[in-house]
Amino acid sequence: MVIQKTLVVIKPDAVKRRLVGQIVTRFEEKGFQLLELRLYLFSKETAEAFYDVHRERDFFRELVSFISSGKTVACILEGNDAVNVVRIMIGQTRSYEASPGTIRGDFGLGLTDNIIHASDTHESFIKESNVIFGSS
Ligand code: 3AN
Repeated sequence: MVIQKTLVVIKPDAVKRRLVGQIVTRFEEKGFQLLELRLYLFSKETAEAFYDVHRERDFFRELVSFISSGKTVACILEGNDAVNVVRIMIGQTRSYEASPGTIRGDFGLGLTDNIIHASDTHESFIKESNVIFGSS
């Protein structure tokens, strides 16, 4: 058990649907501490940097265009085993396959529009949070 930080980005679909409060509440109720919270609008350039690992994927353009299509809410969360625990809480990538009880399972049906992003490793957390919050 290790205290870790992770990043979540509540995507434009969830912000438009006014789900931010409910989603942040889940993380707070679970016991995570909210270290940073920011309403953030990705530009094409910051979206490309954020999704850099997916640059060669055929859905890269779609990803960049969707994440920059409206405001997002980015949070840095801290708590025990944060990277893994948050990934479990958000559920499978395809919301229509995500289990009930997970955030995607309870709130979404989409794939690109799948409610929320969470860092999948500590290294991704560092890179992704630098895009949004800078390196300080
Ligand atoms: P996750 O967000 O669950 O870590 P990744 O890292 O495999 O999933 O994919 C990053 C994002 O790319 C996903 N959140 C999803 O929005 C999108 N995505 C993944 N696979 C596809 C696909 N086949 N077609 C379109 N978008 C996809």
